[in-house]
Amino acid sequence: MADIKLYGYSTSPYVRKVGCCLYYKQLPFEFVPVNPVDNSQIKFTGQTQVPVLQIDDEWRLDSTPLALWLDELFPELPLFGQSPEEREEILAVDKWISDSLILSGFKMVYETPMNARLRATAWRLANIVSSQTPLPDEIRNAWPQLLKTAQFIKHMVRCADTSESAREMRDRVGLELFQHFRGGPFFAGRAEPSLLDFAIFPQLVFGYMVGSEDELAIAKVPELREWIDRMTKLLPENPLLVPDFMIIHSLKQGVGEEFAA
Ligand SMILES: N[C@@H](CCC(=O)N[C@@H](CS)C(=O)NCC(=O)O)C(=O)O
Repeated sequence: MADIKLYGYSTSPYVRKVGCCLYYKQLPFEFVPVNPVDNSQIKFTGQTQVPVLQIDDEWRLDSTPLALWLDELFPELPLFGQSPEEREEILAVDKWISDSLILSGFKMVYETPMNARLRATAWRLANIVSSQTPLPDEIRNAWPQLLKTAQFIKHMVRCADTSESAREMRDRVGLELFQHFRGGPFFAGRAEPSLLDFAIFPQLVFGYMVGSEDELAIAKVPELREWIDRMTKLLPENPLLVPDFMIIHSLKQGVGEEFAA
């Protein structure tokens, strides 16, 4: 049995993506929370980016290459389909997930002028981080500002297309998300789950499950509500790498029942 350690913070979409891949593949692993302020837990890597995945004596970076590595070492329950063509198709949509779906959230944080909602969300995130790697009060208090000025967020947003506002991007991404579902049952119209589902799922349900959103907006779309139900059967009740006591809404008893007709 391999010794697997996932290093990161649960507020990172890329860390949760790798976490969900490990859960789906039923590979026991240790989640090692990393303090995003001092990164002491990943000093051994000589850099600051998460997720870091360590398998026995080797560590690597970058969520998609990490998922490819997992498939190479543990081919059962593949994340990239059965053929090179399927893998290419999955990689293309995975690029959309990073460049559009995930980026759109960061762009919102970066471009929205500071307001009550942004502060409340940022403090909730600081609480979650602090529950796993305790942060001093002054850092928690400053989290809304720290998020807005984080170098890696600034870098990601500035590298992207700047002609589109954060709101325009959010609306476009909402439409494209549904197009990429292609009628399901899993993303890209696939019969079996793939990396795409494990990258998208934790991103879409995170805010609702940790209580920074009151509703699960996507559950209003019947096809996506059914997809969420399908996904919850493949993953543990809390697949988000946050402590259980931080979960406000569980998805287990039939998600979005309040949205059903
Ligand atoms: N392409 C990488 C992106 C990872 C990434 O941007 N991680 C962020 C957290 S969401 C990070 O570690 N930022 C701090 C840094 O890069 O120093 C992946 O897919 O894993």
